[in-house]
Amino acid sequence: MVLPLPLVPLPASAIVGEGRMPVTESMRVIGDSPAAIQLMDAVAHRTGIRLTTTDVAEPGAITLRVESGAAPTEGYRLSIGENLQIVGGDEAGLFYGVQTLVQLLTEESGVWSLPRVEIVDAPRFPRRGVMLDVTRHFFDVAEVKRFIDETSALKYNHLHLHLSDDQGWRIQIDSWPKLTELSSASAADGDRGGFYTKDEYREIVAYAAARHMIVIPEIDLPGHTHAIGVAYPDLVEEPVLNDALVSQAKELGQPLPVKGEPYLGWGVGHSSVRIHEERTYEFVRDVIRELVELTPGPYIHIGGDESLGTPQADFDLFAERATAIVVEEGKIPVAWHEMGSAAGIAEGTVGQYWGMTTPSETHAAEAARFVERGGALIVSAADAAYLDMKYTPDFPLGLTWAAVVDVQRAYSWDPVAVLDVPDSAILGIEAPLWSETTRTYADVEQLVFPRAAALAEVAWSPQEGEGRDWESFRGRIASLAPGWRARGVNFHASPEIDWASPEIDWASPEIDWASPEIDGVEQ
Ligand code: TNX
Repeated sequence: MVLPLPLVPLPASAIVGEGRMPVTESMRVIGDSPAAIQLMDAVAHRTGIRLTTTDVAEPGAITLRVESGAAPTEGYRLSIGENLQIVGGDEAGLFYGVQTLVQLLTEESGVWSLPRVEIVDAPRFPRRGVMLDVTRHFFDVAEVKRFIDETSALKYNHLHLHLSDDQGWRIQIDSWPKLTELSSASAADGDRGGFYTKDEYREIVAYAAARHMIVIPEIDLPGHTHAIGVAYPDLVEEPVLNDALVSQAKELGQPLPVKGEPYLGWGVGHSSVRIHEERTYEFVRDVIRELVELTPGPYIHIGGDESLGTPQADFDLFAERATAIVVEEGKIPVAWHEMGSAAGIAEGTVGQYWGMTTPSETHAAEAARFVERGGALIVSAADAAYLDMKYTPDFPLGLTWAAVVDVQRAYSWDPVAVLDVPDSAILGIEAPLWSETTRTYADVEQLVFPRAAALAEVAWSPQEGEGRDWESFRGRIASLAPGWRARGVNFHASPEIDWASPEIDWASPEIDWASPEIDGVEQ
């Protein structure tokens, strides 16, 4: 069945009543909370209708409030009947209720209206992340804010920023000033680089927080560190050129890495910091300390992927020391799953699994280590959740090393079915956008949308239930297109989806749709 509501992600439960509530300028919003202002802004943007606020409860007014216990963490109840009310279990829940309300707005013959509906909703996973790689190509503050707007509207709640890699360093660090002076101007293909000053970074963090997204900064170590060596050559080893790197460089016509010079290719696995130099750990500690000062969220990501140029024993030693430093500086370390090779990785470290939906034995064992050490896992299965994979083999943007990932493939997997660990060890998912092929922010949007919407449903919605299937999703996702168009989002109109969706009558009344009760909430 196609859920007769234009919602993505699918709510945990919804009952659709008869008739619709027209939305007009005479409608009032009670109060001036951040959620009320966000609602008025979004409605104005989407419909041109300017709602106003009132201090007193009056018939037909929109009530927005937080009531602890009304819904689980990040959950909400939305009721559109005689009156319109959103009750969040917390501030985040209220924000998500507002996002749902905005998606419910539809227009017919110039009249905007909302369906009469009772929605009780809460997320399946606490971790619903997206990642933006600002190293291979750099995206400025305004672009990152757009990314936050569009992903938080899909109920994503973590933004991982990949801030350092071979091609460039992207964050001001006062104690090591040459990082931005000498290593930030470069990017892949010789394109323009850039970096965030501390104030700009704080602006991003605050903008995300206002939309209930936690920013996770990543400094990728001990590999992916060529750019560090452009600024401070004594911190890194000579590049290690593996066969795959050399043949890929030839095929793509890209240069090979030369120590101390900016690297403009995409090859991976050639760089490493010096593992046995104490100065390396002074550097790591200083950088982490400055990042901690900028980071209200609980996590610092220290990388750990594809350190092919670092001998295994050295890599493990580094993983143990670097994760310990993050803990000493007061945050929870996050690392790509390879760091699970280290027996003594800091307790509580969160692993980010980026292998396939069917893991290799090594990757599965590395991921399991985080759980053995009292940590948990984020699943970024590359053949489903990687936003930089091509939609089709001949798609102009993206890579194919993990898979060709069409929208249906991004939609059709279960994060708890990937690794052999208890379900409770899976925090949720993250969908990374690596930026080798995205030279502009418009390119980023082509790869991210609509797949980020498919993955948002994987992360938010119950795995089972009426409407939680590809056919229903296909119908509902089309309803996001008008909003994306209105906001200028350069989404890919994948032919898997009927973007005109003529068969769906959003106004159709008298359909009850509900999935089983959400834990802890009476219906
Ligand atoms: C692998 S996934 C990488 C990145 C690349 C990406 C391209 C991961 C942890 N490392 O360095 O950008 O593939 O898809």
